[in-house]
Amino acid sequence: MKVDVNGSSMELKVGDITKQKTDAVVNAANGTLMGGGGVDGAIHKAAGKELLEACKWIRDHELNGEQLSTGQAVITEAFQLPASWVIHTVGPVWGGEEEKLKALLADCYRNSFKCAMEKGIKSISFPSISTGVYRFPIDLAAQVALTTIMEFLQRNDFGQVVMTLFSDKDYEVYATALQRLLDNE
Ligand code: AR6
Repeated sequence: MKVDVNGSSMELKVGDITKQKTDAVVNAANGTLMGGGGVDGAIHKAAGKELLEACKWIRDHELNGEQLSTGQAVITEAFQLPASWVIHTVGPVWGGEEEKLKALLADCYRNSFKCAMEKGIKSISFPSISTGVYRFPIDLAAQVALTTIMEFLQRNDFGQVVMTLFSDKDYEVYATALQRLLDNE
């Protein structure tokens, strides 16, 4: 499913984000930036050990040794991946005040775009941030992700956005949420 938004495109597809050929892919990381399971593990494995070194450099030089806060994003090269850049963001762990969690998830998408714009990136693939290990309900996450992406594309001249869903079931949830957004426009 693909929609045109103000001259940019937003596409939903089923796939493996480590195979995407967009300029950037987004990693659903954790605050340590030292890798993990899920999409984070897959990206680190496919990119090679230089990615971990680049993340360590960011921790030491840009974050003063601190963790990356929830909702924030940083960018590294992508090494062995087909993409050129990896944008690492930390999604919220489900649990607590819903409005706050939704705002933090929206920040992940917005701050990823901010990193992308600073590098002149014109195409980007997102995974479904927070809906795996971090247990954010996927129907709610889809609504937040798609609303935030659409708002960004309406306000900025960007290019191509791909939501890379890892299963047909996840795709269906995002497609239903997108259709609902389009119907309400
Ligand atoms: N391509 C696209 N999507 C994927 C891939 C892939 N190769 N692999 C998994 N997914 P998760 P989170 C989907 O758990 O919930 C890590 O350990 C997956 O099916 O990767 O934000 C980090 O280090 C799900 O729909 O990320 C953190 O500690 C989505 O990606 C923590 O998990 C997100 O699931 C972050 O948890």
